[in-house]
Amino acid sequence: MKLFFSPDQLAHNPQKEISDGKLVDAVEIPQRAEMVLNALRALPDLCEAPVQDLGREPIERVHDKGYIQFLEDFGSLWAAAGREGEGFPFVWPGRDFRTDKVPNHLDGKLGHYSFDAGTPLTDKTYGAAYASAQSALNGADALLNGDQHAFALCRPPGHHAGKDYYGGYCFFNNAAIAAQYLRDQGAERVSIFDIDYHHGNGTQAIFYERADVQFLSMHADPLDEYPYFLGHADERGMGEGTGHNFNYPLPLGTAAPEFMTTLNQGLDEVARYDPDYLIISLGVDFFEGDPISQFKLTHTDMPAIGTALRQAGKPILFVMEGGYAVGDLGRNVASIIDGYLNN
Ligand code: OKP
Ligand code: ZN
Repeated sequence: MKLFFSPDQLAHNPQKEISDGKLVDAVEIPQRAEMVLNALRALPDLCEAPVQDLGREPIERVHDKGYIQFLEDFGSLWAAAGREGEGFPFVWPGRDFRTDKVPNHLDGKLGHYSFDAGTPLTDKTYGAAYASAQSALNGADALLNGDQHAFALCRPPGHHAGKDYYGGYCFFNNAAIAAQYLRDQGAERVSIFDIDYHHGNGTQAIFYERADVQFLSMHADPLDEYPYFLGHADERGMGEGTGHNFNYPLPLGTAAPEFMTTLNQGLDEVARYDPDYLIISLGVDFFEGDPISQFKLTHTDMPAIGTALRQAGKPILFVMEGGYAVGDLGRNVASIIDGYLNN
């Protein structure tokens, strides 16, 4: 299995995030990627492959040009405003406001292009997010060239980012960019199964009205957990996309038996859809030791997840999403991949 990771992804190195009414230490940090990289390097069946720059165009197939430009320009805008530290929005177009005009003011732009205040933005974010998307694209290319599986060690993650907004530590939607690229290179149908603890609201929104990309997400019930405003079971898609979106909200405290039952239920839907390629948005924040999550999967539950995914029998691109128990992250991801490859 080829492993794609670019060292440029480490440049996004936020110090603080807003949580519980305070500035606290950021949890989506470069060490996450380093831990996963080290653990995967130790697996005999993984080999690191170079990440080629496939350009901005495949990112523009998913994201709004104005949004991409804002992320690229953010560092200079922030500096020109004479500000220090990291960027956080604090005013959004809530109900009754207009979203058809992009404000000139930096704080207006921040609110226009985001949906939460928990995601630090820096002058290094664009480059790292761009590199993260390139890792996903190179993974997709490996599948197009006949590989049965590939691992894109994406970080920053992507699944909360929509066409023109960031949030949840996500800027470019790596899984969506890979799926669109597979479609543009000739795949007829692509499935994205998001098993991160949090609902993949950005990915859902991007493909909600489309029949050519099936989206499934299993996650903590949004009534009780971030991102709170999307991810319910009755969101089934719209227009041509009707019937191609599947949400499996699960209660806080969910452990392996219910998790595995739901995973297999989703994989049955994937089998019915019969995609050319399956993308797994792989967050491992369902781990019991995760500092911001409340599922109860243990170290020993991990290999079975990989085994179930292998049984789906489709070419798979793993795209890394969340997981914040930094000391256990490498081990958990490696166990899933080991279960995938060796069972
Ligand atoms: C990103 B991904 C903690 C607040 C956490 C954001 C969670 C983003 C998760 N006090 N808020 O899906 O792993
Ligand atoms: Zn998550």
